[in-house]
Amino acid sequence: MSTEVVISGAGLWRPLHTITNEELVASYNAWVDRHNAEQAAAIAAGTLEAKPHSSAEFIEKASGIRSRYTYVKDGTLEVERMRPRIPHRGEDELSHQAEMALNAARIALANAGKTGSDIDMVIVSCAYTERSYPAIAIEVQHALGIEGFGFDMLVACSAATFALQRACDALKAGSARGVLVINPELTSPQVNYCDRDSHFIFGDVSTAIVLERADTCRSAHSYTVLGSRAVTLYSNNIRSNFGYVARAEDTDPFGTDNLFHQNGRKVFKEVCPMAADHLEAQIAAVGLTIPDIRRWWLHQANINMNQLITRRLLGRDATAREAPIVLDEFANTASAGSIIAFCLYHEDLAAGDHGVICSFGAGYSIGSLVVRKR
Ligand code: CO8
Repeated sequence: MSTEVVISGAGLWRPLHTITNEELVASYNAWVDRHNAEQAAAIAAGTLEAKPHSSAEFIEKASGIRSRYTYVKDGTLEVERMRPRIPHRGEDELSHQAEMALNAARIALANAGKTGSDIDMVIVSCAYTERSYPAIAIEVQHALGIEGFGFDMLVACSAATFALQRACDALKAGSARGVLVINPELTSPQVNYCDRDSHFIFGDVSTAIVLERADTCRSAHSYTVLGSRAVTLYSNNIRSNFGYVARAEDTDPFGTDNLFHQNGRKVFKEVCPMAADHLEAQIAAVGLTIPDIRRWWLHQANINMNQLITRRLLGRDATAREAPIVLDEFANTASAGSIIAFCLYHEDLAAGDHGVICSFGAGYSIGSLVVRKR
């Protein structure tokens, strides 16, 4: 008989600071005015186009985002700087992402009724890690007194679901007894706050999930994982090129080409049908039908994307309870989006109810888990 794997605890940590659309747009527009004034001669000569203003109304209408959390607010809105001013931490201090990870991990462990001694595998999975090694996961493992092993994995927006699948596989294979999957999404250092197309998209957050075998689970709210699937398909439409080879290429590692950029329209058009097809196939693969799904914990990039996907699946608009939206408060938090939705909207389900956690984004990558409340 195959091992029953359960999600037994979830944790969400919000950074202390927020930036509203209005604050972001005021700072961007001031930066644009200064840029256009500095380039006035070239603009008048027709060799350079004046940059247009951003708009809070556009941002909310195009994306559904109203605000975002940020790990450090200082610096981001300063026209002279346009990026957060994150204090450097030495090698003997806890790293920023390990701190974010621990904040969410401790909540998830408490909700699962577990301690570090129940865990033997830690995966820190997110869009970026602040260093290459030692892995942030090993730092977290050390801080929580966990025996076993940890590693980092990067799959952009699908990092969390892909890591949850790795956790399920390890628990089924018996190579772990308890797994902590953590997503410390520190996106703000990679956002180009001088780019009108993308300055509003991302926010910082940290989420964590505890998984274990059903026979060790004592949690009040636990979910059997009925099936999981991870798919990738190469696309250049969402890129972040920052990397260590820049030093040898003699290119600017902080150049705008190396920060997050995308062809948002193409992403929207290509990813929505891919995600809907993926979900339909995955739900059928575990022997369920679309009406069996009580909750859709979907990736949170754009409200219009989520509405399109659920409309295609359900043949009608999903209610706010069926497919919760959290991006109005959090913005796009890369891989953490669907996990935030799960953290905030899972306790009300009844035993036997089914739900789907699903991410989609850069790569392209799509990951999903079909779960049943115990
Ligand atoms: N203010 C005012 N007007 C604007 C602005 C702005 N800020 N930006 C664009 N406009 C204008 C444009 O100039 C355009 O004007 P015109 O029609 O005159 O040419 C008009 O608004 C419409 O522009 P778009 O076509 O670009 O706008 P869309 O309606 O397509 O909305 C979105 C843009 C919101 C980006 C939308 O396309 C979208 O959400 N697409 C999906 C994107 C997506 O999901 N991407 C995933 C990215 S994240 C990911 O996968 C992993 C990343 C990992 C983390 C990275 C951390 C940094």
